[in-house]
Amino acid sequence: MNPLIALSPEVAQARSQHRPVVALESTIITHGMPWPQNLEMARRVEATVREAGATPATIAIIGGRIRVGLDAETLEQLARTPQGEAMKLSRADLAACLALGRTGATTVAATMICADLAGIAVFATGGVGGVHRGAETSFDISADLQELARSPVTVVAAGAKAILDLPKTLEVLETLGVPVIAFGQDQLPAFWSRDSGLPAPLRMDDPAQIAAAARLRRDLGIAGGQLVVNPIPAEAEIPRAEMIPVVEQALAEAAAQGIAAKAVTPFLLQRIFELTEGRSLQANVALVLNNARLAARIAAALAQAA
Ligand code: PSU
Repeated sequence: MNPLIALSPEVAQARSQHRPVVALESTIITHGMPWPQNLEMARRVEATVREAGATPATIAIIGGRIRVGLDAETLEQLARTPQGEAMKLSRADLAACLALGRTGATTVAATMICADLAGIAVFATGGVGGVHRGAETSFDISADLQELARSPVTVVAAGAKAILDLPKTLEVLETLGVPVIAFGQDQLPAFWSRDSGLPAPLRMDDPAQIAAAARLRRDLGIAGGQLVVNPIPAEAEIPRAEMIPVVEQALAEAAAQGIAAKAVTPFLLQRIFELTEGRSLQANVALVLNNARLAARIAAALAQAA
């Protein structure tokens, strides 16, 4: 194991016994949700992974090491860290954060890198980054997409957030050779809504098929992971027609205020939270829990076949 990686005792034991482990990211805690709902979500998602028979491994950079699996106290400290203090880490700045000895929250991209270093093949989150609207002039494309093409980790998300340009996000994923697998439906889900109005490139209905596809990809020597898009539970969704004007308003405000680069996604999530009077956050928590359950089933199928 890489000496920069510190596994919690629980994760180390699960790994050595080849039991299912699910990686969890930390940017959603520090930059994606407000205190104290962020801590509540982080605890509930870990509990959900455990109930589903897997070991949760929340990943963050603390004190010059990559921590894989956080104890209760560290998780709370991280959730209390102000957005400005924790670095939002992707492939570009992971090593720099370690060098600076700073606290870093891992995005989807950085969590995939760390999960792979720790030997964890499945990771649950809310939504992956993607191609931002207006990317034809801003060039703002999340590094999450490139990472899916490089690191062999199956990422379970609820689609890409509806704040993005979804058709362009799908195009880039296709160009990069990333399989986008909708779980149990034909359409691509859109985070807060079950349907984006776009067909998903692939569909699977059984976690064992998703695990088999991951294994076969590796057996074929094809680099990269898979993106599993799991629709938000019906009772928690905010239908697309309702989300469109909210998203439009948040985007217009971001443009008017000149919000750019890494600040865009956290700004939009916060404004959408305010504009929906908290409903978007309830939906976000529900979809993360749902993704954690599916990720645990995929991890179990992988462990069984190992
Ligand atoms: N899922 C959520 N909330 C979030 C994120 C995912 O429910 O805040 C984070 C992830 O860490 C993802 C990041 O990698 O948003 C995307 O940021 P950007 O668009 O700047 O790449």
